[in-house]
Amino acid sequence: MVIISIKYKNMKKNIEQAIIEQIQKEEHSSRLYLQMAIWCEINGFPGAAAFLYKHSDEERLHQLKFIHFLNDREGMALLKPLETPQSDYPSLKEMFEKILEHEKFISASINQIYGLTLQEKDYTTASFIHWFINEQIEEETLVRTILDKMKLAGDGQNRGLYLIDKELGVMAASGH
Ligand code: OFO
Repeated sequence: MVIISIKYKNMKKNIEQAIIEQIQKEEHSSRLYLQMAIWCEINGFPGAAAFLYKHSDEERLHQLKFIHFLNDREGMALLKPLETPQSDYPSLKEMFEKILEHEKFISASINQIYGLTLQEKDYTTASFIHWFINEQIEEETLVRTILDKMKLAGDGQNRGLYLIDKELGVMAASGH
Protein backbone atom coordinates (compact mmCIF):
# COMPACT_ATOMS: atom_id res chain seq x y z
CA MET A 1 0.00 0.00 0.00
CA VAL A 2 2.74 2.45 1.02
CA ILE A 3 4.89 1.32 -1.89
CA ILE A 4 2.11 2.25 -4.32
CA SER A 5 1.42 5.67 -2.79
CA ILE A 6 5.02 6.91 -3.11
CA LYS A 7 5.01 6.13 -6.83
CA TYR A 8 2.66 8.96 -7.90
CA LYS A 9 5.25 11.17 -9.53
CA ASN A 10 4.19 11.59 -13.11
CA MET A 11 0.46 11.50 -12.80
CA LYS A 12 -2.21 13.10 -10.63
CA LYS A 13 -4.25 10.64 -8.64
CA ASN A 14 -7.57 11.72 -10.20
CA ILE A 15 -6.19 11.03 -13.69
CA GLU A 16 -4.82 7.68 -12.59
CA GLN A 17 -8.23 6.83 -11.16
CA ALA A 18 -9.99 7.83 -14.39
CA ILE A 19 -7.62 5.58 -16.38
CA ILE A 20 -8.21 2.66 -14.00
CA GLU A 21 -11.95 3.10 -14.62
CA GLN A 22 -11.31 3.24 -18.36
CA ILE A 23 -9.34 -0.01 -18.13
CA GLN A 24 -12.45 -1.56 -16.60
CA LYS A 25 -14.64 -0.12 -19.39
CA GLU A 26 -12.36 -1.46 -22.13
CA GLU A 27 -12.34 -4.89 -20.49
CA HIS A 28 -16.13 -4.78 -20.28
CA SER A 29 -16.29 -3.76 -23.97
CA SER A 30 -14.17 -6.78 -24.86
CA ARG A 31 -16.45 -9.13 -22.93
CA LEU A 32 -19.61 -7.47 -24.27
CA TYR A 33 -18.48 -8.00 -27.88
CA LEU A 34 -17.28 -11.52 -27.06
CA GLN A 35 -20.75 -12.41 -25.73
CA MET A 36 -22.32 -10.80 -28.82
CA ALA A 37 -20.01 -12.86 -31.04
CA ILE A 38 -21.18 -16.00 -29.27
CA TRP A 39 -24.84 -14.99 -29.85
CA CYS A 40 -24.10 -14.44 -33.55
CA GLU A 41 -22.28 -17.75 -33.87
CA ILE A 42 -25.14 -19.79 -32.44
CA ASN A 43 -27.83 -17.82 -34.28
CA GLY A 44 -26.49 -18.37 -37.80
CA PHE A 45 -24.50 -15.17 -38.39
CA PRO A 46 -20.91 -16.38 -38.92
CA GLY A 47 -19.80 -13.13 -40.57
CA ALA A 48 -21.07 -10.96 -37.71
CA ALA A 49 -19.51 -13.44 -35.26
CA ALA A 50 -16.09 -13.11 -36.93
CA PHE A 51 -16.45 -9.31 -36.92
CA LEU A 52 -17.31 -9.25 -33.21
CA TYR A 53 -14.67 -11.79 -32.13
CA LYS A 54 -12.15 -9.53 -33.79
CA HIS A 55 -13.64 -6.43 -32.22
CA SER A 56 -13.50 -8.08 -28.82
CA ASP A 57 -9.75 -8.64 -29.33
CA GLU A 58 -9.32 -4.98 -30.26
CA GLU A 59 -10.98 -3.87 -27.04
CA ARG A 60 -8.58 -6.09 -25.12
CA LEU A 61 -5.71 -4.31 -26.89
CA HIS A 62 -7.21 -0.96 -25.83
CA GLN A 63 -7.30 -2.22 -22.27
CA LEU A 64 -3.63 -3.23 -22.47
CA LYS A 65 -2.69 0.12 -24.02
CA PHE A 66 -4.11 1.92 -20.98
CA ILE A 67 -2.48 -0.57 -18.59
CA HIS A 68 1.00 -0.14 -20.10
CA PHE A 69 0.66 3.65 -20.26
CA LEU A 70 -0.33 3.86 -16.60
CA ASN A 71 2.48 1.56 -15.47
CA ASP A 72 5.02 3.42 -17.62
CA ARG A 73 3.96 6.72 -16.02
CA GLU A 74 4.75 5.31 -12.57
CA GLY A 75 1.14 4.65 -11.73
CA MET A 76 -0.27 1.20 -11.19
CA ALA A 77 -3.03 -0.38 -13.25
CA LEU A 78 -5.72 -2.14 -11.26
CA LEU A 79 -8.39 -4.53 -12.47
CA LYS A 80 -11.89 -3.98 -11.14
CA PRO A 81 -15.00 -6.19 -11.00
CA LEU A 82 -16.99 -6.51 -14.19
CA GLU A 83 -20.71 -6.69 -14.85
CA THR A 84 -22.16 -9.66 -16.75
CA PRO A 85 -22.61 -8.69 -20.42
CA GLN A 86 -26.05 -8.96 -22.05
CA SER A 87 -26.28 -12.40 -23.65
CA ASP A 88 -29.49 -12.31 -25.69
CA TYR A 89 -30.71 -9.95 -28.40
CA PRO A 90 -34.03 -9.67 -30.27
CA SER A 91 -32.25 -9.18 -33.62
CA LEU A 92 -28.90 -8.51 -35.27
CA LYS A 93 -30.00 -4.92 -35.94
CA GLU A 94 -30.83 -4.31 -32.30
CA MET A 95 -27.47 -5.75 -31.36
CA PHE A 96 -25.70 -3.25 -33.59
CA GLU A 97 -27.84 -0.43 -32.18
CA LYS A 98 -26.59 -1.50 -28.77
CA ILE A 99 -22.99 -1.44 -30.05
CA LEU A 100 -23.43 2.14 -31.29
CA GLU A 101 -24.92 3.17 -27.97
CA HIS A 102 -22.00 1.53 -26.15
CA GLU A 103 -19.38 3.17 -28.38
CA LYS A 104 -20.98 6.59 -27.74
CA PHE A 105 -20.73 5.90 -24.02
CA ILE A 106 -17.04 5.02 -24.42
CA SER A 107 -16.41 8.15 -26.52
CA ALA A 108 -17.96 10.31 -23.79
CA SER A 109 -15.76 8.61 -21.22
CA ILE A 110 -12.59 9.18 -23.30
CA ASN A 111 -13.54 12.83 -23.81
CA GLN A 112 -14.02 13.21 -20.08
CA ILE A 113 -10.49 11.92 -19.41
CA TYR A 114 -9.15 14.30 -22.05
CA GLY A 115 -10.93 17.21 -20.33
CA LEU A 116 -9.38 16.17 -17.04
CA THR A 117 -5.87 16.05 -18.49
CA LEU A 118 -6.25 19.61 -19.80
CA GLN A 119 -7.62 20.78 -16.48
CA GLU A 120 -4.62 19.25 -14.69
CA LYS A 121 -2.19 20.42 -17.40
CA ASP A 122 -1.07 16.80 -17.91
CA TYR A 123 -0.19 17.21 -21.59
CA THR A 124 1.61 13.86 -21.81
CA THR A 125 -1.57 11.98 -20.94
CA ALA A 126 -3.60 14.35 -23.16
CA SER A 127 -1.38 13.40 -26.09
CA PHE A 128 -1.82 9.69 -25.30
CA ILE A 129 -5.62 10.12 -25.14
CA HIS A 130 -5.65 11.67 -28.62
CA TRP A 131 -5.19 8.24 -30.18
CA PHE A 132 -8.36 7.03 -28.44
CA ILE A 133 -10.35 10.10 -29.53
CA ASN A 134 -9.56 9.29 -33.16
CA GLU A 135 -10.19 5.58 -32.62
CA GLN A 136 -13.66 6.35 -31.22
CA ILE A 137 -14.52 8.49 -34.26
CA GLU A 138 -13.56 5.53 -36.49
CA GLU A 139 -15.49 3.00 -34.42
CA GLU A 140 -18.68 5.06 -34.26
CA THR A 141 -18.53 5.73 -38.01
CA LEU A 142 -18.02 2.04 -38.75
CA VAL A 143 -21.03 0.97 -36.68
CA ARG A 144 -23.22 3.75 -38.17
CA THR A 145 -22.24 2.56 -41.65
CA ILE A 146 -23.24 -1.01 -40.79
CA LEU A 147 -26.60 0.19 -39.42
CA ASP A 148 -27.18 2.29 -42.56
CA LYS A 149 -26.49 -0.77 -44.70
CA MET A 150 -28.95 -2.78 -42.64
CA LYS A 151 -31.60 -0.14 -43.32
CA LEU A 152 -30.82 -0.18 -47.03
CA ALA A 153 -31.01 -3.97 -47.03
CA GLY A 154 -34.63 -3.81 -45.83
CA ASP A 155 -34.07 -3.31 -42.14
CA GLY A 156 -32.00 -6.44 -41.99
CA GLN A 157 -34.70 -8.91 -43.04
CA ASN A 158 -34.09 -12.27 -44.78
CA ARG A 159 -31.84 -11.92 -47.83
CA GLY A 160 -30.72 -8.47 -46.72
CA LEU A 161 -29.63 -9.98 -43.43
CA TYR A 162 -27.72 -12.73 -45.23
CA LEU A 163 -25.87 -10.17 -47.34
CA ILE A 164 -25.04 -8.00 -44.34
CA ASP A 165 -23.66 -11.01 -42.50
CA LYS A 166 -21.54 -11.90 -45.51
CA GLU A 167 -20.20 -8.36 -45.70
CA LEU A 168 -19.34 -8.34 -41.99
CA GLY A 169 -17.36 -11.53 -42.56
CA VAL A 170 -15.44 -9.86 -45.40
CA MET A 171 -14.81 -6.81 -43.19
CA ALA A 172 -13.45 -9.02 -40.40
CA ALA A 173 -11.15 -10.83 -42.84
CA SER A 174 -9.86 -7.57 -44.29
CA GLY A 175 -8.95 -6.07 -40.94
CA HIS A 176 -11.96 -3.87 -40.04
FE1 OFO B 1 -12.16 0.67 -26.97
O1 OFO B 1 -13.01 1.24 -28.49
FE2 OFO B 1 -14.74 0.48 -28.70
O2 OFO B 1 -15.32 0.54 -27.02
